[in-house]
Parts: sequence; structure tokens; C-alpha cells
Amino acid sequence: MTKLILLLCSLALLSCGQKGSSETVTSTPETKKEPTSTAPSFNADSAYTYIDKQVAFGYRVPNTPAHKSCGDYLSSELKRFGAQVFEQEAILTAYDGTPLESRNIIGTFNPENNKRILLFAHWDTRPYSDHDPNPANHKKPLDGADDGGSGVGVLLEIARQIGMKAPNIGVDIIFFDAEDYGTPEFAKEKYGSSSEAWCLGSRFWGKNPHKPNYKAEFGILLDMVGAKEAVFYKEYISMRYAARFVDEVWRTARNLGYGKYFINANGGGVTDDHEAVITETGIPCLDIINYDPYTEKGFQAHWHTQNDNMSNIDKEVLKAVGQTVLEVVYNR
Ligand code: AHN
Ligand code: ZN
Repeated sequence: MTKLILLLCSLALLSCGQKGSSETVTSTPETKKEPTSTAPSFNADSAYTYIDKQVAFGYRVPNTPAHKSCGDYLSSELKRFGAQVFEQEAILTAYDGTPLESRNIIGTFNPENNKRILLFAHWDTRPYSDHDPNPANHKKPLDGADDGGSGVGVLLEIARQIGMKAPNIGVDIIFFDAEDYGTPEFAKEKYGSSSEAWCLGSRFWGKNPHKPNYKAEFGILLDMVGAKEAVFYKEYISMRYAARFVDEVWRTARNLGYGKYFINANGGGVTDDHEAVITETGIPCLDIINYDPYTEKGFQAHWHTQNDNMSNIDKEVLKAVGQTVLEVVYNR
């Protein structure tokens, strides 16, 4: 009965930045039989450098030269690691009608293998620091070291590892654009606060995948995976559509000793890039996102502030996420 009430609460709270109820998962004793790992070692220094490099381009806000140059860089890195690269360009419309020159960047490894896994993150950065404690900063763009940079940095390092030693399955890495151009707090009165203003790149790709009828066994989204003291709860939409894979990823992290980051408990629901991929393609996807339903804001203090810079990035967290994902990819 309690369970049912908790579930209903979660359903009612399913939206961005809102807290869902949490329930500690105590059932299902894990069968600890670790397979001999063939996964390469994730290099956190390398991932850190990829984040630093993105930040050095400047704010990756659509319609800016920094955005264009960083997109070129991401595409050329994927090619350098041996991926077949598709660039999907589209003009997407922001909450206020601004046309956004957007580019989803897709790197395919081992294209002829039908058994595939999809790894993704958003690469654009938010044009507003609308959660900054100082209102004078609300209309300023942010570095996006964690929000944007970290997921891409981890995936570039994973791509580099795949380039050196191929796993048994095919892997597609997608960097989605225009995720973080959602209606800012200061404009909500004028434009409303529809969740549809977020995740424009993934919504577009979901309706127009780079390959017709694209399929993967499952997908993993990395969003804000670089900050010190990050916590990854089992996100609600992920549990609803991909519980089996959530449990596998969290169990893998725990077995590697990263249980302090990958919390074995249900968190709230977050509107994010995995949603459109799930609903449009039917591929079960999960979101590894730093969101703590027990804090007031949910996201960490630097979220959507001027403080989302390199000073928050922790190599140990990058390692925890990167090694876990590599392990999942190479153990199948
Ligand atoms: C919203 O803020 C609507 N969703 C959280 C997804 C997000 C924003 N990820 C990074 N920035
Ligand atoms: Zn954001």
C-alpha cells in the first residue's frame, strides 16, 4: 500500500526540477558474480581535458561562433577515434521563437553489428544563469563545465577507448544539441513554462533518427556527471521504462566500488533527453543525472549559475561514471 502511494506521488511530481518521493530499495539481494572484465581502464585525466577543451571554446550557445567551433571539434574527435560520423543539422525553434541553428553529432562504431548500445549527452550550454544567486547574472550564459561539458567529456574518453579496443557490440554516441534552451525563470510569465522548450535536439532526432528505424538494445544518457559529491539516484522515467538496465548499471557501479555516487534508491523524475528517445523510438533509456530528491533545489548549487565552471569538476566522479559505463559496454 505504501508502495502504491509512493508511486502515485512520483507520477504527480514528474517534471523538471521537481522532487519526487524516494524509496530506498532494500529488496532483491544482488547476485554478486562479477564477470572477468574485459573493459579498458577509463582515463579520468583525459575526460577532464575534454571538458576543459569544450569550456575553452566559450559558451556553446546555438547561433554563436563558439558553438560552431566546438561542434566541429566534437565531430573531428569522433572521426579521429574511428567512428563513422553523421551530422544532423536543423533549425529548431526556441521558447521565444528564436530559430536555433542546431546540430546533433552522431558517432557510430561497428555499424554492421545489430546488437547496439546508445550513449548520449547534450553538448550545448545554457544561455542563461537564471538560478544564479545574483539576479544581475540571470541573462548571462554559463561555462557549462558540468552541465553539457561533463557528459560529452566522459563520452569522448569512452569513444577514444572504443577506438583502441572494440567491444563485442556496436556503439552509437550521440551529442544532442539545444537541450538547455528551456524557458528561463525570468520569462516564464510571458512564455509559460512548458517542458517542451527543453531537449529540442533529442526531440528532433527522435522524430528523425539518422537511420530510419534505428534500434538499440538500450540507451544511457549522461547529464551532469562531473561535479564533486555528485549523487545519482535511480531516476523515475528511467525506472519506468528501463528498470532492468538501471539495475544493471547501478549494480555494476556498486561492484566497482562506486556505490557512494550511484545511490541504490529511487529518485524523482527529470525531463531530459532520454524521454523523447524512449517515446519516439521505443528504445529503453536511462539517465545518469546528478539530482538529489532530498535537497531543496534537487540539482547541485552550481546548476544554471555562473559557478558551473571547471572548479566543480572532480576526476573521481568522472572515473566512477566512465568506468561503470565502459564496464557495461564491454561485458555484453
Ligand atoms: C529541466 O531543467 C527542465 N530539465 C533538466 C534537464 C537539464 C537541464 N539537464 C541539464 N540542464
Ligand atoms: Zn541545464
